[in-house]
Amino acid sequence: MNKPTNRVFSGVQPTGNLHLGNYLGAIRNFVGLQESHECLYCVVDMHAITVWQDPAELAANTREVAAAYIAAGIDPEKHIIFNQSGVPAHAELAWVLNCVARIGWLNRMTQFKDKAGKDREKASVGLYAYPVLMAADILVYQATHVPVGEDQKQHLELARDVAQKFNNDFAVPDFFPQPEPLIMGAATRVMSLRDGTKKMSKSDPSDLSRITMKDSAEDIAKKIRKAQTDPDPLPETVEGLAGRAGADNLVGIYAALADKTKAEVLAEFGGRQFGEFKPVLADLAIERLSPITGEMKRLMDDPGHIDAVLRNGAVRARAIADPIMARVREIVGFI
Ligand code: AQP
Repeated sequence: MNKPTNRVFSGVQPTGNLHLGNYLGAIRNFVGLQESHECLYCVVDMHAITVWQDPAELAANTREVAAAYIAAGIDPEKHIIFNQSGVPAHAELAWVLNCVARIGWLNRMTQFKDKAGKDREKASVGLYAYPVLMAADILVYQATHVPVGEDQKQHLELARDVAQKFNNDFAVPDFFPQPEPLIMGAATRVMSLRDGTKKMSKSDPSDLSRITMKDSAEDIAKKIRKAQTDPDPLPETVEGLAGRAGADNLVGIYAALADKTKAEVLAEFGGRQFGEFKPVLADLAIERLSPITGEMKRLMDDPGHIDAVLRNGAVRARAIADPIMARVREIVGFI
């Protein structure tokens, strides 16, 4: 079996409220990797159900993430767009890897602690085992590179540990690669617009905390206008952003949208007030996001087309995963 050297896998959960953080931290980078890599982009519906999802909404949100991928510029002919539940090998490998991963490793996962909150006893077993399923998602394709936002770094480290332990336990050196996280761009961790110390997230109860990929130009302008900042003008240097989480966040968002560094943005806007900076940022965000939002809407009007893209992608993904999974079965001793 020829091992790939430049195979990318990544995913987004269809849990609604797809936002600027998902776009800048993940989807936009997915688009950029198409020229140099063989890419599989997954709508991770099995991850989504680790917390309760209304079935009709899950289906609609799955189509929405697929539409966002295509609208952002991923080519479903050249690369593979599919949903996780369409490829049973993810679940099958996850079981094997559940038996490789150690409870102590999972106990250290900060995302589980955050998402389970105080009432851990009531969290689903799936939420706890989430990082192992994520390892399976990547390893079932022997993927070598994984573009993600900074919040997924710890899960990627776990995937590497699981791969290594499988290879050691079964004496199959290099069978699973050590997948490399690709954490790229000026906005690897976009923060809430209401609280610059918290990650922008789909589940934040405040709609003003995030710019979504469905927001109108007016919504975007309003949310940026209301974004939490401080009374001081923008600093001249990146060091001057220390201790100013809201300001740092908006500068990072501008830098990512403009394909600049924060230093370049501050060279241009240092000394100016937020009253001046925010409208410029809003215009840029609208310019970048509106065409994608429009295209997503157009695609969502034809759910049959999206479903066909996902089905076709799943067939092509299975063709890659099935021989790798067959080899895993042999290695483990399943007859
Ligand atoms: N705020 C963010 N900044 C940069 N990247 C982000 N990502 C998520 N939030 C940010 C990246 O988006 C990709 C898909 O994320 P996901 O949907 O699989 O899961 P998530 O990280 O749990 O997303 P949310 O929005 O934060 O949802 P909730 O509210 O449910 O926790 C990943 O690459 C992620 O790093």
